[in-house]
Amino acid sequence: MPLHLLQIAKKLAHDAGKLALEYQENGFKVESKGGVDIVTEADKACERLILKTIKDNFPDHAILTEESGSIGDPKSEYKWIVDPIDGTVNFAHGLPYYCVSIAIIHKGIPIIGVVEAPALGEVFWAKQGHGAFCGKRKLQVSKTSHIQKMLFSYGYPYDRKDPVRKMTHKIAYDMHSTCRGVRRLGSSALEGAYIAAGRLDAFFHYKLKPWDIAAAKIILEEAGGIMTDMNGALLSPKNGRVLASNGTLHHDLIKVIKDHGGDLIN
Ligand code: 2AM
Ligand code: CA
Repeated sequence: MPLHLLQIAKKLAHDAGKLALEYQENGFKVESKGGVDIVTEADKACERLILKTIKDNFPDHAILTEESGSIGDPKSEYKWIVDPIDGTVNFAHGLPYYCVSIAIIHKGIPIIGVVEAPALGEVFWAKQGHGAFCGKRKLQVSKTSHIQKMLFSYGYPYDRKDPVRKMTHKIAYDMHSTCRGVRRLGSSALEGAYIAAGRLDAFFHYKLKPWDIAAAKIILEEAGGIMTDMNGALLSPKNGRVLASNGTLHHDLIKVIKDHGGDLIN
C-alpha cells in the first residue's frame, strides 16, 4: 500500500469537513433528490474537492461516491468509496451529527477508513491490521453483553412507502421496551464509528449504500466490532441491510430481528 494513502485520505476528509463548516457558517441551497431525500450545495462542493484530489494524485484509482456514482476503471486495484456528507438532513438543519466518510479498498479488501465529524471536532480512522483511533486515542468497542444494558441506534429508509419502514419500526419498538436506551443520530457512518468508540453498542438500518458504511465498517472491525447483514451473513451491496454491533451482542440481535421476520425482507 502506498504509505501516503492514509495521510491523503485523512487530509481529504479534514479539508472537506472544513468546507462543510464554511457552508454551515455562510448558508447553502438545498435540493430535493425525490421524496424527502435531499442534497445540499455543500454535499456537491465537498464531493468535487475530494474527487479532484483523488483524480490528481491517483488517476488510475476507481472511485464510488454518493453524488457521482462510479468513476474510473472498475478493474483498478484501488477503489475509493466516498460520502462527502453522511447525515445530510442533520447538516441541512444545523445539527452537528454529520461527517465526511472515506474508505479505500485494495483488491476488494477495505484497508483504510476515515470518518471526520467537523462540527464535533472528531476524526475516527483505521488502517487494516493497525487498529482504530479517534484522533490519537485507540478505540475499543464496549463490553456490553446483555440487550437490557445496550444503547441502541437505528435509521429509517427515506422512501415513505417502503415496507421495510414498518419492519424498522417493529424492531425499534421492541428495542425501546427491552434495552437501556434507543437513539437515532441520522448518520450511519458516525453511528458505526460510535460503536467502535464504545459510545453505542449496536445499530441497524435497511437500504444503506456502500458509501454510507464502507469507512465505518473498517473502523468498527479494527476496534473489535462486527458489521453484517441482518442474518449475520456478509454485507451485500445488493440489499443494503446493515447490522453493526460490539460483536458480543450480535448473536442476540440477529435473534430479535429474526423473531420479527426482519431477516426475510430487504
Ligand atoms: P445520507 O445522509 O448520506 O443520505 C440516515 O438514517 C442515515 O442513513 C444517513 O447516514 C443517510 O445517509 C443514510 N441513508 C442512506 N440511504 C438511505 C435511505 N434510503 N434512506 C434513509 N437513509 C439513508
Ligand atoms: Ca451523503
